Amino acid sequence: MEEPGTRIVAVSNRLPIRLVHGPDGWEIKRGAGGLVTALAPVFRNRGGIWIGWSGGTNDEDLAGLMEPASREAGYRLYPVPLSADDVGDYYYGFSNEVIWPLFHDLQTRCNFKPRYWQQYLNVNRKFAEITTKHSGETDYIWVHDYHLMHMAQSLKELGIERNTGFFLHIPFPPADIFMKLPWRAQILRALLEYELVGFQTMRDRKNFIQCLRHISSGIRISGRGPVVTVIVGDKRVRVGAFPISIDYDAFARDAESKEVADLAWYLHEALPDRQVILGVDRLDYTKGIPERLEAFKDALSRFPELQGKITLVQVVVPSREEVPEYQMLRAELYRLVGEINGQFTRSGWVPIHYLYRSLDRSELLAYYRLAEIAIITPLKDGMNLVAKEYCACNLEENGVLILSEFAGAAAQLHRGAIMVNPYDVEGMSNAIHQAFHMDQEERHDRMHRLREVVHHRDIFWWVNNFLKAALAKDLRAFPAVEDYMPEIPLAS
Ligand code: ADQ
Repeated sequence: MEEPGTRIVAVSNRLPIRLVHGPDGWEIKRGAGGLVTALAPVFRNRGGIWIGWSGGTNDEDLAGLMEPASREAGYRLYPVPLSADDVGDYYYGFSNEVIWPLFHDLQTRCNFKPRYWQQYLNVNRKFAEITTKHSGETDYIWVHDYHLMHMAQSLKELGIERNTGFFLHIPFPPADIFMKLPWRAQILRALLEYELVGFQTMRDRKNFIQCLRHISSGIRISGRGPVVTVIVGDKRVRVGAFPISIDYDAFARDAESKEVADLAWYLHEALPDRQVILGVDRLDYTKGIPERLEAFKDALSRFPELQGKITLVQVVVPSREEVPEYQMLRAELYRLVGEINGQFTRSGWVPIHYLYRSLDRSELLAYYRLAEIAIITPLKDGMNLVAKEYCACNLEENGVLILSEFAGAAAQLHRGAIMVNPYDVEGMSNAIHQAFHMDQEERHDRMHRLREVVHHRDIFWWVNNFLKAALAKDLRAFPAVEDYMPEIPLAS
């Protein structure tokens, strides 16, 4: 007999798919970004449900697409229809103009418009309504990320009893930054309505608890280790650090494939006698791309032996392109790349190869495989999966990782990487110089250490840890199923 409570219902802002308007109407593509990369292998064929926004505002057009999309994904997908106003104020407004910059310590970029908050509440309620419709009392509702911090409270306001957990993919800021949020107390109280609240790092967890102390003097902490119980009045909430990761085996296996190896060889052949230094980021001002380009320029000026011997391949994945700040960043990157290439290019050598597009998996893995150095220098980042993917794909264990102290990944990878402050242009430039000259033995020792961490703390370790803290169960309690939830009717 099936045990109750064995279904996971994931709820996130976006469904793990993208809808693209092709010549024959709407087409479904796999979604991009860290959350999808991390969760898709976990949910596939486990009878799970994923609830989220489709990315459009005309969901009637999509009704017929959810069935094939669910079949292809291996789990049931239910869309949350959002209007253009919802998207404007909840997504672009509250999520991306308030929480995103504030939680990345960039409070001067925040736009605290009161109407954004109202719409955030309305949309969290919409998510709660759809979740109520498609879940039962024994399901585990696992809510993801900063767009939906209010959802457990919205469920309670609807009178719905569910076991809920929340995972924040982005950093949680220190109290002196968080307390600038006009709705700080509401957000903290809403988070306390979850039974488990998970963060990427111990630093984020500490920041959260510190903020709670600002709104309530009588807080008690019980337990030790990565997951503790926070007692606030009559509330008991589990609060933990769960560093997210990748499907290491899949990355290492795919990187070894003939297709990737051939592509890596072919791409490197076009760059003879030089080291490739690789940057891969979504277009975002938190990723520190202009500062990195300045550091590369500084390295070429101060260490002229690098000229002609190193090429920066900077891949930028288009993101939030409708937002003026992101358009400005895109223009700034083109300008900087043009300026540096204009200054240093000489016959047979272009210092920066700039790719502004999404790569398919084989191409991305080929770049990971061929790069002698990876430079990942966000100003602040929840985790940064690219750092872990680079290590997993470095089969020869001879690559060097230059990593920002302010990426969540730093907590796990600082022993093997060259650590840098992304605001320190000369420090980053010195790190490029150090990586360029690093001997094979040191490269191997460092990369071996990095790969061991990423291997042992992979995405399955992450999901098991979260589920153990939430339900005292691990993934084995959610066996793969042949078909996905055939008894659940499709949303009309
Ligand atoms: P992101 O900000 O999207 O994620 P990140 O963790 O680096 O950042 O993940 C990016 C993902 O996109 C990676 O899996 C990468 O493979 C993929 N990707 C990058 N460049 C690509 C390209 N050119 N083509 C195709 N795919 C590409 C958020 C938080 C992070 C947190 C993750 C997971 O901001 O801090 O690590 O969620 O929790």
